[in-house]
Amino acid sequence: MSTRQLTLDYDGEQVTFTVEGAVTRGADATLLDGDDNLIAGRPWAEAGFVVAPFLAPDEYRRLAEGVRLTLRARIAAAGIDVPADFALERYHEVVATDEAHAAVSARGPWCHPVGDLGVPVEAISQRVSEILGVRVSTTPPHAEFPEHFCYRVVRPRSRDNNPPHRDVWLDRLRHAVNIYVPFAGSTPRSSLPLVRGSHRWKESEIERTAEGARVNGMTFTVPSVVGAAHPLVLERPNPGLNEVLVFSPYLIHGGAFNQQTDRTRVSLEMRFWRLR
Ligand SMILES: O=C(O)CCC(=O)C(=O)O
Ligand SMILES: [Fe+2]
Repeated sequence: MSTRQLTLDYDGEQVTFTVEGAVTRGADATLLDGDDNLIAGRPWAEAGFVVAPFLAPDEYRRLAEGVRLTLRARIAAAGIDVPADFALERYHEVVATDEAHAAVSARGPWCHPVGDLGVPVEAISQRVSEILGVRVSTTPPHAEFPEHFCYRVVRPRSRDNNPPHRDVWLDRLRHAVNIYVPFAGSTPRSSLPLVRGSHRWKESEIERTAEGARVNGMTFTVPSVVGAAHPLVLERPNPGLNEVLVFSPYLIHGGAFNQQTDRTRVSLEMRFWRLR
């Protein structure tokens, strides 16, 4: 067991993450080289991500409304009064204390079966397939991991965000591609940061927790980066409304501190695998 401090720079504002857990380093190899590389051959393969237009406007509206209703139901189920016209970016005013947010969080993972999306999941898979030039779907290669979508709620200046990580340190998240779709409060000061090109870094070049990290007292399923042989420069591609950020889960990403004081960030998170 050890406690490490990871200090990241957000537009000149230093934010320190206290990371607890045994620290390790992997093999002298690039994990992606042995896995299904869904971004191979794309003009943005070296960067590891791209921002692209997403759905038809009406589909995007239905998707966003589906997430709004899902989150509204979740808040209500935690016994908190929530107006019918609840706006996603006002979440922190409706769920106004850490205790209230803990009660909403305690209802389990912020994930749902893809059937609960406001649009047919195929509309999303098709668009992601177009961007990749590879047919993908939400069906994982391993049956025990159900097809679902997740959404993320990052309150202003909170510690709700996960630390910088690679999803693929969890075996069940390998061979995939990820998307980030903003609905509310997602700006250059809150959206998902990532480290350009880091999907090519060798495991031996990254120092990380061996298990899911305990960061600022919260436990995450993914291990946390604590250091690297390359500079950890986080950039925020900041997709706009009805744009999608498609990124490799082999990239270091996360640490999405919400620097804003007045807006909660709400976004969709989904994963896709090669259609077989
Ligand atoms: O949206 C975020 O801040 C984190 C997203 C993430 O870690 C993921 O999509 O795997
Ligand atoms: Fe992630």
